[in-house]
Amino acid sequence: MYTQAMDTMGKEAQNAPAAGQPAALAPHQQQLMARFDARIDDGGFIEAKDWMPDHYRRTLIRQISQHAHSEIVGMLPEGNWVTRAPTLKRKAILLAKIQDEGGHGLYLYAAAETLGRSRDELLADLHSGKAKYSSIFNYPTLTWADVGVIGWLVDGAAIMNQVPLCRCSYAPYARAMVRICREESFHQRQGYDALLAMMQQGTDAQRALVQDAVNRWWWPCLMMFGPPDAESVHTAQSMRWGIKRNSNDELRQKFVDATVQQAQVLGVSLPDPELTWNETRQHWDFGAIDWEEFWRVVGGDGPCNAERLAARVKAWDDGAWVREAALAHAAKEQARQTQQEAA
Ligand code: BYC
Repeated sequence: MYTQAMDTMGKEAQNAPAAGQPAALAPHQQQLMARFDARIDDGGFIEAKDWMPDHYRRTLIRQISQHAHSEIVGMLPEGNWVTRAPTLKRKAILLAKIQDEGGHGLYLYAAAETLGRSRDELLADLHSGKAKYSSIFNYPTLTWADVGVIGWLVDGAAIMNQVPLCRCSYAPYARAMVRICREESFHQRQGYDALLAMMQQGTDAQRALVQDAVNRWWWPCLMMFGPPDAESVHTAQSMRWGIKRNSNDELRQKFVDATVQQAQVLGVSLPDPELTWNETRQHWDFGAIDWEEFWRVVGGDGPCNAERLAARVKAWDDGAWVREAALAHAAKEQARQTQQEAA
């Protein structure tokens, strides 16, 4: 279906420069590149069948597939609480939220497939540990308050990061993000609502659970935005191409600024003694993030990395019969149709 979009891959590979050499583009490719650059400079969109440089394509496949993996791995920490939600209403909300996240994964895998890599290949990269997914999902959900805090802080951080992606220069990704962001906004509110119920109508013990969950999730949420700009290898080029519209540090600051007041309304404290309003900057200053912890978790050594990956691999293996049955059904339908056409 998207074969035209894949055409350039082999040709560009043939023209790949020797190590350390700038790419030498053939004249027709220079023209295509100039047209591509002009469209990006105008703030225009690139569609699946448009020509695009190989590096742009690879950057998008990396980011979109990691994003898709994050959505389906992100179902697991909350899934832990479906059978233990405190009321039928909270259980129904949680089930709907987790189902939404599965749907987000599907939109994003579909967007990544338009760039020429199949879903099976992308999932194989996840299962082998080659592909990354968001660091945040390698932390455990110890109490019901964690589910509320995931909605409030994790989804809140996700929205801050993902709203600008609705204007990403790659149109299939941007379109997927519009729908995802609408749903994320409900996810964030349900988390905040669950926490408000615990803080305002709960017992002292329940309020303590909320504070404990906030203490554990706050710093990992700040890490979700990625390494500091000075160490972010991809930000400059991704912003040049309009894939990212803001840097990691800009979004992290916006998240802190938006969250402080929400914490005050909720009646919890944020676990950072250095959090202070800076009148000159008109922003909240915050303390140092433990980047060693971040890279350890990204590198596979977080509290739940092994458990999360094992759960995804098991789901894939357990689903083998469904994929086989669907393929057998499709083959039978195809054969029946061919017979009917021949008759
Ligand atoms: N965790 O140069 P940088 C959600 C990697 S879904 C792990 O700044 P970039 C939700 C980065 O990939 C949340 N790895 O990269 C779901 C790169 O490694 P590679 C996910 C991270 O791409 C369900 C290296 O560090 N959101 O919220 O310019 C339920 C250098 O980083 C992380 C998205 O995926 C991390 N936190 O910027 C509830 C949004 N941060 O690839 C909620 C789309 C960085 O060179 N993605 N790395 O091996 C993005 O916006 C960007 O890819 C990032 C990173 C801001 C994440």
